Amino acid sequence: MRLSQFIKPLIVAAVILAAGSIAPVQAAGFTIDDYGTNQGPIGAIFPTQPLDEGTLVTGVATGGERDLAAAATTGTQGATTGIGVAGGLLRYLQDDPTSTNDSGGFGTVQYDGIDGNGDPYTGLDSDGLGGIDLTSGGAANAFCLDIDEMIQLNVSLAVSTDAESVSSLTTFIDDIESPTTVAFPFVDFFPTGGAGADFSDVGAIVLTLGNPRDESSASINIFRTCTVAAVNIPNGDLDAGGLAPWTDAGTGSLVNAGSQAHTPPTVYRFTGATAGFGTEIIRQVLSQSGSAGDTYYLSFYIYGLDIQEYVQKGVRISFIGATTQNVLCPTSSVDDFNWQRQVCEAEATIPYNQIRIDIGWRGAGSGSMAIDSISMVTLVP
Ligand SMILES: [Ca+2]
Ligand SMILES: [Ca+2]
Ligand SMILES: [Ca+2]
Repeated sequence: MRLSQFIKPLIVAAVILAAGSIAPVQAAGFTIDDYGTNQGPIGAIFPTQPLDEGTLVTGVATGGERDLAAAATTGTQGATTGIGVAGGLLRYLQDDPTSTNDSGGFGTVQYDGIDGNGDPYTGLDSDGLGGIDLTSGGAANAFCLDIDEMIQLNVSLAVSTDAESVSSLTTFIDDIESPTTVAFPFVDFFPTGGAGADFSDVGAIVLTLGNPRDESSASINIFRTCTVAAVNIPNGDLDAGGLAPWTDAGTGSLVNAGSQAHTPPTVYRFTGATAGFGTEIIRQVLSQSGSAGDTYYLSFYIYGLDIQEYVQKGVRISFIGATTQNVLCPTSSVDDFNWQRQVCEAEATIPYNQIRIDIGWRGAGSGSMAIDSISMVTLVP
């Protein structure tokens, strides 16, 4: 049986799951790929076929070609990673037949011009796009992914100006079950090569989907640029010399984590041993007015140590007007994990004049969790 035939049922299953979804309205922006041209699916099996890659000249995707690759990197025998484009969606599925949740893999989508090479390790033409302007002359300042479905996935975006100038951003998406747009502001990217990329002079864009140790999946409708506006969160980096204007409830505290902080030196640390299984949060209320339909993205970095599965944790964003609308963004990561960026998408359904942010956990009798580098943007329609 050919590998693609093996993987195909996995992809088909994802298609069926997503068939009832309704595509979101597309805001203005530069479309990198609308996934209107089918490709693959291709797939990898651990450990016998750890890598599969293919390229497709589409004439539609940015640079005229889409390079796909699937890699199965660790885990149990027979664990699979599949990626493909069908039905107007980029689909990714990482599956472990034993459901032991210790199999790792990833899929990549390269937009690097017509180089005919999708190898995720050696096949990137860093200036293959010849210097496109992702900012559209300053009008755009973020990537947007219109996502139909996504489960427990690291979404990594890398932008190259050339081989020496690269910027990247990795975000853990916990659970998206209905069509949702997620913004990735350019300002949140970090230099991962030299001084970083010039987003107005771009030679390659790479989208990587994967999970180092768990089953995961994604269906992405459109990959495009978009525009966001910063929302000021005072002391969002927690480095102002005190907690204010945040308040806290519980027994956590600011700690000096030195260079181990995400933004040095200070983080807020929740400690399960002293929590007494109660609710511990840090809270800030912003004077921010708006109306139904406004969309916000709160991003934060979270660090975990020995966090038990039964602990409830994450973010609650509340729009406060004549009534209060709560949006919950739980975080499912458990055990030990290094700083990971998470984003909470919240769309207002009421008029509001305040936004309240609560970050914390409940029910932890052990372990610890640290929070740092909290920021927020709103989508400019
Ligand atoms: Ca290419
Ligand atoms: Ca390539
Ligand atoms: Ca900090």
